[in-house]
Amino acid sequence: MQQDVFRTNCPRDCYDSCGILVEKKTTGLRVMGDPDHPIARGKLCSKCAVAYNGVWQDVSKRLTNPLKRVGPKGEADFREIAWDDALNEIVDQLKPLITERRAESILHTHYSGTLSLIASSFPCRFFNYLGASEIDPDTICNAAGHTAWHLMFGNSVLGLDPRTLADSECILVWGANPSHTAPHTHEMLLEQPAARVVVDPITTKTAATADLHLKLRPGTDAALAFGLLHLLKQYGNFDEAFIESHTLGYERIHETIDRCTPTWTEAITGVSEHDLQRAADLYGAGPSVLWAGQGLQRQARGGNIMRAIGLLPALTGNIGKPGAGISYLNVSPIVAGLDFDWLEGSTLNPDTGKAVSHMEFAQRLGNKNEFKALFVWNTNPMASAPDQSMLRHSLSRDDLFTVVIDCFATDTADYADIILPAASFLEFDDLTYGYFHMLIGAQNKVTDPPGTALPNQEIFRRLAKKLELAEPALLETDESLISNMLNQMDLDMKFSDFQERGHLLLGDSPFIFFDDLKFDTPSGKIEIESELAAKKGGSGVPTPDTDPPINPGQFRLLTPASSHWLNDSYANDPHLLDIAGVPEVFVHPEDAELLELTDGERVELHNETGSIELSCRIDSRTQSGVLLSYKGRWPKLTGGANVNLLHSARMSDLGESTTVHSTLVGLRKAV
Ligand SMILES: Nc1nc2c(c(=O)[nH]1)N[C@H]1C(S)=C(S)[C@@H](COP(=O)(O)OP(=O)(O)OC[C@H]3O[C@@H](n4cnc5c(=O)[nH]c(N)nc54)[C@H](O)[C@@H]3O)O[C@H]1N2
Ligand SMILES: Nc1nc2c(c(=O)[nH]1)N[C@H]1C(S)=C(S)[C@@H](COP(=O)(O)OP(=O)(O)OC[C@H]3O[C@@H](n4cnc5c(=O)[nH]c(N)nc54)[C@H](O)[C@@H]3O)O[C@H]1N2
Ligand SMILES: [Mo]
Repeated sequence: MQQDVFRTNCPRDCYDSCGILVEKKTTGLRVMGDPDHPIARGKLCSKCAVAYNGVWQDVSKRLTNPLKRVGPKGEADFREIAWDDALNEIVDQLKPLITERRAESILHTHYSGTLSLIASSFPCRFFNYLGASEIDPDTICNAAGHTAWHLMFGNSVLGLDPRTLADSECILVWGANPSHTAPHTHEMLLEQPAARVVVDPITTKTAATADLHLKLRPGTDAALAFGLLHLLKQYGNFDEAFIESHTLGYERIHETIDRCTPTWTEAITGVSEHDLQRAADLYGAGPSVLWAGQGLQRQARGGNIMRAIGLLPALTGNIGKPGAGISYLNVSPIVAGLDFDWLEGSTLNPDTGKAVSHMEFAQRLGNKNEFKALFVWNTNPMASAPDQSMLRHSLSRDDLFTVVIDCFATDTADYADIILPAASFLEFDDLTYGYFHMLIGAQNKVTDPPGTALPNQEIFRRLAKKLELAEPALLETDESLISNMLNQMDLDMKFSDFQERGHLLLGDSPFIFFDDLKFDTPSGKIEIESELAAKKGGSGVPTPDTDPPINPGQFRLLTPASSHWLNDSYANDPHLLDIAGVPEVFVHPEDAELLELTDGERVELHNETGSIELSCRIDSRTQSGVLLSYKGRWPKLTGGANVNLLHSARMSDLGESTTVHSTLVGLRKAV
């Protein structure tokens, strides 16, 4: 390796987990893909290639020093202060709450702004030790699916080693769009010999490049799953011996399966009998893999849908053998044995604070008696969270002490009392990992942070010291954390050697998860029928039920991932904003004709939570009755609001999770 070229790894919340090369030049850093990395293969995706060489290196766009609010909340009127003063201000606010045993009124919200292990997990030690309350992170993203598959398979964080795709006959991608959300993995999918079937209401590039696209009506996934099961049963693809030995509750659903004929299924889902038969043929041939997307379960019945599609591998025995398996997340450090409870300090205090669903965040934050202080780190809820107007209102509370930690001056940061500047992944050492691929990576400090910015972990160590908290776990150094993690994961290597090498792919051959056919459920089997699910208020068994039909004039608004940004990260990069153009909504030609809309005209989307204007793009990639507009725009760069203004914070059937893809809106010409 050249002396001025360093290896590191991308820590974004992305299935790809790419390896990166950074060349240090006098003019700045040149950030590229690592040719020796099995996923990146020498290339960054189009968004990271721009943002890592653009806004992430632009000191004028980065937060460089702590800031204290001097104007009204929301108006972004701040002055620089020294770290010591910023931390003292925070201590002054927290101390009384801690000594009066009211730490529960300190709320923190965080997610996956960076997924590097220390920076995303270590700060939790501080809040766990205090007994502070937490916004349950996964409820903004994938908690319904986790809850559903945990109930069914006993595990939702491992199920498929992508290396086994080479042995598959069929890859069924259900409600994921890797062409946007995992561009390198999508390329790998296209190279597999297997047939690819995609289930998505939108003709995404993933769908358009598949062998078969089932373009169902949104929200009808459970009916489609039962319709496919009907045919798989009829074709003799059910594995009777597997069902008998390894599943629980089949007798409670087989009559339902018999009722879900192709004619019935077509009427409900909009998928033709012919395509249903082809899909059943392809999946039935096996071995087959099921990839359930995270976009899929962001709907009112997302939990039931995940359990319903889980019946496909359960009844055809497509699990626990090469070329088969289920993929929701495949979290490599869990496979390697990392103790996340230790890393996050989950047991540092038996008096845990409250766990609050993201769906209640905006409302409950408005309650003066419940929460007195708020910490926001690794997330930008003013762009990503539901109930946007209410959240803005709650964040405006003068008596709420708010600290925001970010690399950039986000919409959320505009509401802070104190802003703390975070170092980015190029500016500190850490470990990265894959949640699809079996990868662990070394994150390498290649440059100093701008100004006085600090990594998340260092900020919380300093805060613990200032508060004179004696617990050693709160002060553990990065060196110690990294060496403990490498030991726990049996990665027998010095960190400096790991940094040279860049990444490790776990295992010499593909892991076959569930190969012992033991499932960590109460019965030890795949639980089609689940007492726990029934107790959580769901149905004891999955059902083919769908959302009620929508009223005439209403549209279902889908707001999945854009290829231009990563959630709301990068949506402040000027070059990417240029490429992305004006914020648009895709309207099907039939609907456009009915409403007499023309391409490029301003339209208004409205519902009970508010209204926003977008540019109309007439496009048959969507379907009649369904609107598509990508997530991630910064409200302040988009006229003050983004699509989440329309997202009421309704909870899913399982997991108290987001239902963003069940959002209903009206559509009209803007006046
Ligand atoms: N309408 C709609 N809304 C959605 C979704 C949808 O599908 N539709 N999807 C939801 C999903 S799946 C998710 S995961 C959420 C994600 O929503 P967010 O959590 O808001 O998005 P991110 O872009 O991951 O990260 C947020 C922030 O982390 C900051 N950050 C990056 N690195 C660091 C660091 O090292 N330290 C600190 N302190 N900050 C850092 C970034 O600058 C960024 O401002 O959005 C949800 N919102
Ligand atoms: N470029 C980019 N990459 C990302 C992200 C990003 O914002 N941008 N976000 C990251 C994060 S945090 C996450 S969680 C993952 C998510 O990545 P994915 O799992 O791919 O999920 P989404 O892109 O949210 O949605 C996937 C698909 O679900 C479809 N969908 C919506 N409603 C329904 C329905 O009722 N039924 C079915 N079958 N499909 C439906 C949408 O049309 C969309 O094509 O991506 C990660 N990667
Ligand atoms: Mo997510």
